[in-house]
Amino acid sequence: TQAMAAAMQNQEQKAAEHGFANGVQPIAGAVVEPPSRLPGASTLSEANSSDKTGTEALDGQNHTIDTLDRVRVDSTGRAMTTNQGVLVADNQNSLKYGVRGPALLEDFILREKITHFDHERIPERIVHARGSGAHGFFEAYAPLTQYTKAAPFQAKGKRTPVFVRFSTVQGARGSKDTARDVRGFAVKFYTDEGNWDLVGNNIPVFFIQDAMKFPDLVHAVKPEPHHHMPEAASAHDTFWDFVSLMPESTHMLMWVMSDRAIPRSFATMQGFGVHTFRLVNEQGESRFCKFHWTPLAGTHSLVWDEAVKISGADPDYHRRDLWERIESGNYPEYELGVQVFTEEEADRYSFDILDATKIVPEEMVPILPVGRMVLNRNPDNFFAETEQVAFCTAQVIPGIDFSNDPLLAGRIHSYVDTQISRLGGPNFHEIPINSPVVQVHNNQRDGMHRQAIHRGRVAYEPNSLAGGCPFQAGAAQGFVSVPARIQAKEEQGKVRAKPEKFADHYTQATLFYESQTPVEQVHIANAFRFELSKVTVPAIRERMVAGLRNASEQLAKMVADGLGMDPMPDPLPRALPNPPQPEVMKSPPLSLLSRPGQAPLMGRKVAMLVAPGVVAGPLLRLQEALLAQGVVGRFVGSRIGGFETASGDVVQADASLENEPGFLFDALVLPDGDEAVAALAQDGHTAEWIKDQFRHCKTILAMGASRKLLTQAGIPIAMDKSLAQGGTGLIVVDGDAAEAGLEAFVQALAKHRHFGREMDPPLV
Ligand code: HDE
Repeated sequence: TQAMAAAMQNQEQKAAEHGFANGVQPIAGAVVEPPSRLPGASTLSEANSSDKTGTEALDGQNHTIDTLDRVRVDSTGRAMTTNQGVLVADNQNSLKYGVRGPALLEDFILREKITHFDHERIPERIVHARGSGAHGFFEAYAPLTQYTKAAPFQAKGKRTPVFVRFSTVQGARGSKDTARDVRGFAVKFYTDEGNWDLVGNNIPVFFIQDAMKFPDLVHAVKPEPHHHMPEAASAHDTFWDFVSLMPESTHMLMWVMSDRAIPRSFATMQGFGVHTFRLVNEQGESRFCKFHWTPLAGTHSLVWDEAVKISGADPDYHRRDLWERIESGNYPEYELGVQVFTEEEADRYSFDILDATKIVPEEMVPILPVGRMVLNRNPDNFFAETEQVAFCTAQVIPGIDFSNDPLLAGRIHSYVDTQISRLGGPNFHEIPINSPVVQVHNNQRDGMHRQAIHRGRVAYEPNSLAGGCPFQAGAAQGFVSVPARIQAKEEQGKVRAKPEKFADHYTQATLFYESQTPVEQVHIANAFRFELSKVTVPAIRERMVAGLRNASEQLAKMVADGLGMDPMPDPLPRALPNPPQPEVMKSPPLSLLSRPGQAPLMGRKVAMLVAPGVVAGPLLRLQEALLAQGVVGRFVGSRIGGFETASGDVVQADASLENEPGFLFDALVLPDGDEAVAALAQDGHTAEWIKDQFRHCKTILAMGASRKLLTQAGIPIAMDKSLAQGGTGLIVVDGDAAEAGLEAFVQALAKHRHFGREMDPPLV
């Protein structure tokens, strides 16, 4: 009790220091002003409009930075309270009858604390459970009024706040970032005409054509139900059993086995709306549209061996990368582009634009750049924002509409439905991260966790008692669905069937494979080899190779060879033996390597090894030059802390060979200095570092004496004369040529990878 009294006195003193009346300031959350008291605010979301965007998003400013103060909690200088606002005197001990006596049921403070804790978790998403989010804005390049009346596209320079969530699909919330998987790319636009969610992926096609098959697909790919393995992986029997029986998945499998499924960063992957949508203008004219996000930093991926290793050393690799890019001001940026085409044009295509397993090649309909998205603010609280955000394909605004894609139709139903159970009732649109910046007025009432306090006695329409309010906006302003053309075939009445062109399962799989560079084709074959070699039932492997023969004999042969399958099985029978002649046989933009980006260096991480006696001058100069380009250069030693350099100064290592393994970096610099090189050669980690950098085709600069470390690691320096010039990203220079080496290093780094030295199986 004495200690308690002292603690209370201490609290009071602290509170007094902060100038609170009576020395205490009970506070139940950072309620700046209760929403109902804000001038003019009559609903929760109305109050939000000033919080989230400050003023109308029209003024060209990004107000997402000063958002949501209404619900932010900052306990600096505050005393602790219960959820009812009662000050807590002691947060260490439960209430007992005597110090060694029984705990008392009346301890409402303990019970409130434990009860809340017991319910801290909510169900995770059934798919896309593991995600990372960021705030930012979308900025239109020019008015797109010719095609759409959608709010974000009405004026040049207009900024609309956004929240983005990137995700993997298969793994649980606590699984790893670098699994081979599709990545979700979901964008919520808080527009001044309501929320618009573009819930896309980093791959423009999907496994299935009809929502009817989605639960089957997800059950097949998720950990197998009897033993719940494998987590965050598709390399198992049930997935390949299902897809090998569903030839419509072949095109998607090409993408998922490509390097697209192991991105280097969320900032270096594309995003796609996948389905065909509609743009609708003021005149009510509608055109079809496909949405594309293209990263400014270029499209870059990991290699498989690297992805596997990273998942052990840093399962949060992508989440950390996103967080650090934003904290360091290297904001991830993406250009939004649209492919716009008419219904009449679509009717002439060799494929069906309602089929989500098909793309519209850029050679047929070029991508029109319409704006950019910048992610410039990390969430304040992972749970409140990234976990509680609820995206939904049904959330469209005037100017955007749906096509009849049967997969999209299923999604329009699914998202709200799943969120009602995940977020505990129908009012999750009132959770701050989900609520629109415009006012919400309707007669929907009650339900679990209702936040808004509706005034008056009217909750119906039409009414006279509230002057008819809220009234319907009418066709001029409100959302009006496009009266989509009913096609002749649909006059067949109700059917459970597919249009004929849906049955062409292979043409675009071939297009994708043929459009890749030889290096990328090998990666696709190797990914099939890896995944199928984990399948235990030979018949499944054979059926898959039989299906691949319809897409590419070359690929099927490489996969079969990798699986020791000789002879190859006969090709699977085709559902459509004579598919229409495709318009495009090769589409180079489908290759990742074709999109270097405008800021390819931004966000890269370079390791510079240090040890006692290191020649630090060139390293320090390089670090500065890299920083100017948004590249982080870190000193890595056998331990963290200071190392004396050859010139008697000290360099500080903030990472160690042990705690940040080499594969977490994009490039490696080995320093000059006899003593330093001798020390590094003594540490077995060094050779592992160098081998991984070499095997993963990353840029390596070896200066002066450090050439010895390459030899020790078994790197074939004499393999190729051009290596000395950095032709394959291995730059070896004498100590007095350090400057030239640094220049060559920066140039080689911009290439990301040097696949010229890749060998299968690896040489080193
Ligand atoms: Fe989803 N999907 N999906 N999906 N999806 C969900 O919604 C669903 C599909 C996508 O970061 C769920 O709130 C059906 C295609 C993303 O919160 C669920 C079908 C594409 C996210 C759901 C599809 C996506 C989801 C699970 C077939 C790319 C994560 C939790 C008809 C265009 C959003 C949730 C976030 C999440 C259903 C197919 C993208 C169950 C029924 C195609 C990015 O409602």
